[in-house]
Amino acid sequence: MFMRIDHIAIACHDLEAKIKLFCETFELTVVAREINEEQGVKEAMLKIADGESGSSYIQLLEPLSPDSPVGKFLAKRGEGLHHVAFGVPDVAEAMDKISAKGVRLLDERPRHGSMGSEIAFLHPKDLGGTLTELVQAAAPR
Ligand code: V0V
Ligand code: CO
Repeated sequence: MFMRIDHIAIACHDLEAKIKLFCETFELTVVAREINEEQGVKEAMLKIADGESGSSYIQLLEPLSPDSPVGKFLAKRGEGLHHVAFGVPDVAEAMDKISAKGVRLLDERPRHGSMGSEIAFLHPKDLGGTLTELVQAAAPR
């Protein structure tokens, strides 16, 4: 069902400072920057590698407000790993399959994610405490 790790996401207070830190430390480059109002985040994608089934990234997240998912996470836990995202060929199909196994979906239908992707989140309490995202990457143009 999974093709790869699409991204691991890190919550931070200061996006620009963390972009600089991660790019310099790991010699990465920013391939996309977006504001996603629906998810309440300002974010950057740093490319790690390209593979046959798609690419992998570090996603850096700064909250747009304190009452957004990332804003609440920072208040409760501080900066750090926020979620892991798995690349899937068909997000709606993966949602159906996973939900049938009793894992709660946080989204009833796929939402818009980074770089034209379709995404959905799974409840951290049903997966050993890790917030998990499914990502169907945009079709290559
Ligand atoms: C909260 N909890 C987490 C967590 N956030 N556990 C692991 N990882 C996280 N990131 C725990 C929290 O400690 C509580 O446990 C429990 O879940 C309920 O949390 P809460 O603070 O009471 O509730 P909320 O209102 O903060 O909701 C938490 C959830 C929410 C996970 C339901 O954050 C959510 O819907 N997230 C999905 C959307 C999202 O995160 N978007 C931003 C990324 P205790 O204390 O009760 O034990 S956007 C993105 O990735 C994009 C656009 C992309 O990739 O393209
Ligand atoms: Co993400």
